[in-house]
Parts: sequence; C-alpha cells; structure tokens
Amino acid sequence: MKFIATADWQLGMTARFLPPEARARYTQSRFEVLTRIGDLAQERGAEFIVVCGDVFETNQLDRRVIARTFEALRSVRIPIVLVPGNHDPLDSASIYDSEAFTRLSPDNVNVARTAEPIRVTAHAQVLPVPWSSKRPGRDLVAEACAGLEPPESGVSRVLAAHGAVASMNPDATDPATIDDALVTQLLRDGVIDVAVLGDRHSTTEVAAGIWYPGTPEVTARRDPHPGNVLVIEVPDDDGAVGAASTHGPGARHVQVEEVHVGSWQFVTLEQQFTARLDHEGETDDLEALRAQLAAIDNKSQTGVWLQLTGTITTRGAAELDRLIDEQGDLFALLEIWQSHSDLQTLPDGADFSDLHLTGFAQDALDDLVAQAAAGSAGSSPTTRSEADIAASTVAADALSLLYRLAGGHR
Ligand SMILES: [Mn+2]
Repeated sequence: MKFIATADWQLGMTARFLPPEARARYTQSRFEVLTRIGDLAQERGAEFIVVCGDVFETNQLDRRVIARTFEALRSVRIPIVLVPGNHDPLDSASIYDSEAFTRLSPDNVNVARTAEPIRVTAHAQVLPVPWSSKRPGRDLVAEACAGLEPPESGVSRVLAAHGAVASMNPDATDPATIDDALVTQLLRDGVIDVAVLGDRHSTTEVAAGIWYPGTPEVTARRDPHPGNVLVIEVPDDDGAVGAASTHGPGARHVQVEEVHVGSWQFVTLEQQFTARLDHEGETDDLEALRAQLAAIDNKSQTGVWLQLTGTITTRGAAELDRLIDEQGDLFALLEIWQSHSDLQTLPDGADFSDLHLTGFAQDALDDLVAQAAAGSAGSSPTTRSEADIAASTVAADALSLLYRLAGGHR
C-alpha cells in the first residue's frame, strides 16, 4: 500500500506580512502546490491521499478558495481523505457543510466526519480523527482507538489525526494533547500500521511510524523544515504468519520518503557589523551581506528577514539602506527583523565634511549628530532613557537620509 500524507494546507490564509504583489503570487502558489501533490501521487503510483487537518485556514472563507482548491485537484482521480483539524473543525459553521463545498466537491473527496475507519482501497483503511470543535478537551486519538482491534488480514490501517503530541507539546496541560506513547503501542500491537498527524507545519518524525508531514508550502518564518509531503509505503501483508508477527516494528518496515513540493522559502539571515571610521571593515560587512543575499536562489518566491547586529556609521547605514532597497526589488520580501536586530548607528560628523555646510545647516547637523550619539551604544547606559533612545533613532535615521539625499558615496 502506497499513499501520500500531507497536512496543514491552510488554504485561505492571508499572508499579511507580505507586500500585496508578493501576497497574490504566494496565494496562487499555495493552490498550485496541490496540483504538484496530485502529479506526485500519479508518478509514484500512490493509491490515495490523506490530508491531516487544517485543510482550510478557517471555516469562514470566500467561495473562491473552495473553487480554486477543487480546480487544483481536478486531475487527481484517487481518493482524497480530508480530516478536519482545529482551524476547520466540524462545528455548526463548518466549511465542509457550506453550500459551495457540498456543491463543488468531487466524488473522490471524502470528508472524515467521524472517527471510524474508511475503506479507501481493497487493502487500505484510513482511521481519521476529525476535530468537531476548536477545543475538544480530550485526547481524540485515545478515544478513537479505545478497544479497536487490528484490521483484518491483508488490510493496512493509517491513523490520520491532528494536534500536538505529548512528547513535543510545550503546553503539556492541554487535555487535547495526543499521547504518542499510546500511538507507539498501537503500532506495536498492529492496531495501526502508521500514524500521520497535522498541526506541526515542519516535517517531523516523532517516533518510528509516527510522522508530521508538515505544510506543503511554507506558512511562517518559524517553521524550520516545511514544504514537504510524505510518500509512505506499507509492505503488503503476505499472510504467511499470524497477526502478531506480521504487524509491528521489525515485521512491517514502513517506508517513508520525504518529497519537497513547495516553491516558496522564508529565511532569516544574520549579519554582524563593526563601524570603522575608515569604512573598510564596514564595507566588508556590507559585501558579506550582499553575498549572502546573492547566494539565495528563486528570490521572487523568497521572504528574507535580516537580523542585523553591531555598529555601523551613518555612511554605512546609508549604503545598507540602498542595498536593502535594491535587493528588495528581487525578493518577495526583504526587511530587517526589528525585534531580532540591534544595529546602532554611530554618528560620524566627518561623514558630512564634504558637504561643506555652514551656518544654520551646520548647526542643525551638529545637533542631529549629538542627539544620535546621546542614545547610541557608546553613551553611558545609566544615563540613557527610553526617550533618548527613541530620539537618537530618529536622529540617526535623519542623518542617514541626509547622507543619501546629499549624494554621499556616489
Ligand atoms: Mn495548522
């Protein structure tokens, strides 16, 4: 038995962090990846596809999202099992009961409405564990599997559920946490052959036979390993020996292959700066950042967050701004990750010496330099107030702008 496991499509998600132009392309890509999943299924001879929850971002979505989902899946002829998750639970407002969904849904799409085995092929069963509310308040997997017997000989069973597992849950007090030790026991006992889960958007092997496929197209900067689906093969039960020996680890080697299908990437880049009045070291830092950006492939489908630290001169800051502006044209998103950056601009009066300012203009410049210095790293921390730091940032930005407007470093 071979099938594709995927999860967390989050269709209808609005990527507000992307600029409008990139956002539209990103939204389109997240439908297109569904077509690639269908193509992969055909290439590999997969017999069905199971989607482990959060198919849709919410239950309240534009009809267009549903229409585009089915259009993207149009060429898929094998069964597709959709398991409602916490984002798209089977509550009274369920998207799966909407007029558009029920009208457009093709015959091969099966929404799991109860935690009862679905016979998807002659030799395969999916045991789905759908969510019926955002807070079930109990371990739905344990409930679904209580008292369950192994499937009949010659049939493999896939557990398809959604939620955090106990061994990885930061909030272990959440009663909906899945007891993964129990899932391992179910695998040992031959009650299930493999378990696939939604919720973690990063492809993860929890334990032998227990996997999160993750989201097929990255959804957030914090996901370390997104963009994959799993092609899973459970060897056919040859029926030569009893159930106790044909099931469980050692007897049935489930093969799991991770296949990258995503076309977008979200990355963070770190760059340290060291201000030098001769600018040489700083130029090296800027070039290092430029090289990091240049090394990225497929820039138009890449979001980059920069983590910048250290010190930079006014002139260096102007060059950095220019670099980010220029490179920003190539990327879907390129911005400084402010909460993870600490780059101090060291005002440097000499930066402006070739402007030959006099009188009022020179006085204003001196004021800005002094104000920028008051909140910068070089000043005493004990005398720095929040207001000083804020004023210093504004002054440093003004100096940087002045430097650029005056045509510095042409
Ligand atoms: Mn999700």
